[in-house]
Amino acid sequence: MNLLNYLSNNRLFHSIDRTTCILTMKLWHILLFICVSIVIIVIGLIPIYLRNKNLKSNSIEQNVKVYNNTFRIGWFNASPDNYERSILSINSKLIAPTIFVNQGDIINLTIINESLEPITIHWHGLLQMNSLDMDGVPGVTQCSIEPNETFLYKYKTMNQSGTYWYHSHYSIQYGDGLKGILIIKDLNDPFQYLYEDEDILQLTDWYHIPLHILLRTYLSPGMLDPVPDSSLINGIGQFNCTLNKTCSYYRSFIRIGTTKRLRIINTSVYAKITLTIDQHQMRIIEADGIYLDGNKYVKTLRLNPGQRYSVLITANKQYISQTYWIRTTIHPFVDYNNQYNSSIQPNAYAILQYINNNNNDMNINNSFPSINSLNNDDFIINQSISNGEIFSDEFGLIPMNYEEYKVPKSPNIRTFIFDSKHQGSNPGYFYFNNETFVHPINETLLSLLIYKNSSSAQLSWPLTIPIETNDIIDIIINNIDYASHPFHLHGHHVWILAQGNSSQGYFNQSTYKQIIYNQQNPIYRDTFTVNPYSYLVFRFKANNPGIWMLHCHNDWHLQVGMALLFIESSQLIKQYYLKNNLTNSIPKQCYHY
Ligand SMILES: [Cu+2]
Repeated sequence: MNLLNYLSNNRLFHSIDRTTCILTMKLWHILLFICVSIVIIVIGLIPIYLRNKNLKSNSIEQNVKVYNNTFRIGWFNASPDNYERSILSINSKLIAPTIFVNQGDIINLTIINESLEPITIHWHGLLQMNSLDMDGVPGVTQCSIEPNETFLYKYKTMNQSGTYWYHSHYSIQYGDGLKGILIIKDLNDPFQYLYEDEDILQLTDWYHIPLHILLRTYLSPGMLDPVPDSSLINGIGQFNCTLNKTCSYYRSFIRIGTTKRLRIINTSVYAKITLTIDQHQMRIIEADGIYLDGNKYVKTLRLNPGQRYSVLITANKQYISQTYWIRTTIHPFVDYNNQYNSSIQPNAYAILQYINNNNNDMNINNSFPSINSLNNDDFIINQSISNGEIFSDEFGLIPMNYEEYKVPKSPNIRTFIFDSKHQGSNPGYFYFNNETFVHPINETLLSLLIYKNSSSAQLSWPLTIPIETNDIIDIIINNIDYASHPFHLHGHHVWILAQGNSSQGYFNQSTYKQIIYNQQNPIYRDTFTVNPYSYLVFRFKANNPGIWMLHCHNDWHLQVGMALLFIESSQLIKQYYLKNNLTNSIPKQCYHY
């Protein structure tokens, strides 16, 4: 028997062979199972990997949405406060559309001018980075949109978020109603876990006579700022309610036991406004699109024209009442006791209404607040004003500890001092260092810069200040006037380094050594107040080429020259125009000089 035969007949071998076979088969199955599993897992992971890869490289572009809309501007009769008048409206509605977008989105908005007067739209607080021609200042960044003309505003919101608004920048026009709210939602809002819901309170002063008529009178010798007749909250006011007229009130609903974010915007042309909510304190979390540290709680909020705040309010379970008054008062700029004549209604009211968690029908209870009668509000507001610590004090607000909110420091700071005062009476004008600003007509400073002064940043126009890329600029304003002035800078947020009170006098050779700058955690915003007979110092960094206006947001004062312009990085402005081929798209009349 040869070995092979022996082996093939050997039972022992047979049994080993079978066992090995079975083991091998099992091993094969296991290996096959593992391989198939790996293949399935890999196939499953590929799309996730690709999606993550795309998200990493392309996250902003992928999520960008375009807000498309058309605004038809025209006159329209309405009675927001029980007094009927003609208002300049968008799409024949009393309340202009609120623009809601997410951070990074693109705004693509067509304006059709169906009114009989020129129009521009400014986007208050939007930096217009890489869209410097979209800032909406007539005679500066564009010629105005004439009657029957159409204009497209298109720009990216970039990395901005928060509470903004838009308004006409032509003449005093936004006081007739041409204004609305713009909210840029931040998907990484650091406060988002603290509130369940949000609402908007758009506050404004309100005139019963169209403002272009009042403006003609204002430009007569010896006239003071026209005083508003009433005020509105979300387009609703209460004027002459006692004459058997039923008044309406805006209602803001809040679920018991929850916290709500209120975005509060003063869209006045003239008045500073104080706001209180009976029995509730407000935690301030945002100022002009900038997050605050969230440590400031107030009972009264004070807003100058153009300013915005977000506050958190909580519907306490232990509160018995279902409704509370939200009260606002418009204040003249001189001081509180220099009041209006008796025909003026400075107060407006809205209602904060509690709803139960299981109650989805918000209209089920339309009751009015029972506590703190309407007649009691002057006392409450006066008390708030005289008691400083429960007031929102602009200078004391502290921004969130974000790197991009930190004030830039440098040994090479360019400082400009402007003495601001009102002079003359025929009519009077506002002057910065003895110059007053006049808007160019039928041409723009941008086109003058591009076509006339090709080699120089200097424009031969009063109050145009050339600054260069990466300059750190300190602006000192001495307000030589009995009124406070709310200033707004386009194209930038600014750090408020010092804000004097009336008793502290001006910034000058003899006082500057005593003035201490807050370079630790100064408030960073776009609209701020210069107190009467005093000074304010703010800083910004030139990182946004464009022509940016600094002006008083008491809009009457802008009509009499209270503005100046920074010509920022003139060479980059010219490059922007060539790169975007804009030289052909400026309205034709802008070339005619
Ligand atoms: Cu002013």
